[in-house]
Amino acid sequence: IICNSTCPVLLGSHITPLDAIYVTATGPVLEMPVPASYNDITQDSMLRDFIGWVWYEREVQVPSRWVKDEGTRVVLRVGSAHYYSVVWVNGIQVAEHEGGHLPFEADIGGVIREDPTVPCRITIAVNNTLTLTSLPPGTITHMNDRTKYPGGYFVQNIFFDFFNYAGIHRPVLLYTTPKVYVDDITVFTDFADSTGLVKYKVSVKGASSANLKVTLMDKDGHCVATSSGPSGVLKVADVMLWWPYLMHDNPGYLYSMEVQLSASDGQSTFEDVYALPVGIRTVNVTSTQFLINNKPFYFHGVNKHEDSDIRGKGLDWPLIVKDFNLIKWLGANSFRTSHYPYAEEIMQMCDRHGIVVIDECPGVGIKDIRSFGNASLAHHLSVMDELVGRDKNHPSVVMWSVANEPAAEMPPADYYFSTLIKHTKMLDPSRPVTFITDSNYARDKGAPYVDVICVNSYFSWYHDPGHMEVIPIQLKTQFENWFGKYKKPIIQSEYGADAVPGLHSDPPMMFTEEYQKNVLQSYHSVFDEKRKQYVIGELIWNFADFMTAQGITRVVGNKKGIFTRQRQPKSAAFILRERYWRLANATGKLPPWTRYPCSL
Ligand code: BDP
Repeated sequence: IICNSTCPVLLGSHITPLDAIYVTATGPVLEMPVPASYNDITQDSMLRDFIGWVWYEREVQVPSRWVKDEGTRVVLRVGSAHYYSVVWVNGIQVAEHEGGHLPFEADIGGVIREDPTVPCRITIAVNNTLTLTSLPPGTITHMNDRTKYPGGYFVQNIFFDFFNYAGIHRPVLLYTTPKVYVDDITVFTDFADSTGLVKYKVSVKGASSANLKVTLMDKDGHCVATSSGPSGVLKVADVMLWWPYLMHDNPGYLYSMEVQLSASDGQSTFEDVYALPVGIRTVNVTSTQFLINNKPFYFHGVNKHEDSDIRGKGLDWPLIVKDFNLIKWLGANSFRTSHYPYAEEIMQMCDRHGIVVIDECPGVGIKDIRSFGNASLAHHLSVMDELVGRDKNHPSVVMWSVANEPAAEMPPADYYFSTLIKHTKMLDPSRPVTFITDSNYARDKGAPYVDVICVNSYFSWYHDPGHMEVIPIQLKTQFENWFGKYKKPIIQSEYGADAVPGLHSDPPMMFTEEYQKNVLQSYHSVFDEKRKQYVIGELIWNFADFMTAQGITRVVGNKKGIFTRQRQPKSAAFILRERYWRLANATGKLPPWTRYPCSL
């Protein structure tokens, strides 16, 4: 494992390939932890708000047997880097990747074998500039009035409400496989009566043929089904289905599908093994329901961010585990990865704990008509390729979200969303697809193509501020309009209000904990009426306070969290906890020990 400590980082304005020079030789460098955003690590506001290239460099000692053995593939993998990255090993470019939030990798065996006596020098240049065709999109404005701004002054405009953290956000790894290896596995699961079905496909690289042995093990390590060949169906008698948290007394049940490969190139033999956790479950949508294993599922959950003090969007295990504990404490059964794919480590935890996920791509802030053009669409399609490729086998993922609050009323939105959603369904025919809308129900050009309508609304906040009495009527109208037109189930994908922790007032005023609490409660009474019909879920905005760009509506970030950024509860968290456990008791099948209030 490399780079999971500190790497020197250098800021720069342009990019040139490095041959023999080290980044350290080009000027002063900083110690920078990986994974972490670089923005909040130093006391320098210039680095916090930096737009442009930064350079990371680290030398590592690669085990000599990796270098000697030509039959070993050595791979450098970057979990995610925001936004555009170029990677060199020993001065030779090995990878280039556009987009944050998703992994990329390069086979570096050839490069490190060129001169086995030199250590392996990994250089990664990352540029966080957002353009009209990036995801998320952004624009750069140059301020040329020298009576107001210094020379070269520019700003990065963004159309989303979270801090544009940058750097290497997830672990950078070196790993090996044999030259002939399991490159990918795809599973689709189903069941009939008590028999589970795992349809699988294994793709092998490095040889035209290989022997495969596929074994499905239960949680206790007993083999329950076997197969051979690159595709097939594993049949599991007396199947243990994968169930969401609070819907079953044994949620998150995972089998392990072990794929063993052996191949030979005439001289050597190669063996590779990959163990994929597999949850057997089905997902279906009717005009009024969301079904998991043919049972109605009601989303009572949260929207999150990858965001915390100091590390920004950098992966942080203590934070991840704390957040899962809070989700479970809250009685939440689901979340949306607003507004970009989260770390794979988080998705794996969702599988194990039965937390249901709406998996969102970084299509947030598509507001400018130029971001509906061909270049943007082509990039968006390839981001969906990467996202579905990465997350397709997670049983916790039950729906794809291709965007958040795009300008869906603009004419090009029709072609854009029909193409994008069709493409996503082609990649994965097993899951529903949606995007999150805040458009007018009658003019939304993407809504006809989604399986589930996901609506965001902020009544008594951005509209009619201070007037909570409008919530019931406006929310009812919202639901009736959307259902009336599309006859599709609806999720309230965002609602909420800012509360600065510790601010109180009665009668409630905006920004106090009481106001946030009352807004939630006003929404809840309408949810309770409509969930008997076609409302299939409610996701609070937001799980925790998070950092944003500075602006007159943000008080050191967005304060709509029911937890603070440090993960302490505001009053609203207790309201939501009562509600979610009540919903779980009413809709789920809970063993007595999980009932709230519980005495654990
Ligand atoms: C919604 C956005 C979300 C914002 C939220 C807010 O989807 O990203 O943070 O509003 O304004 O429109 O708090």
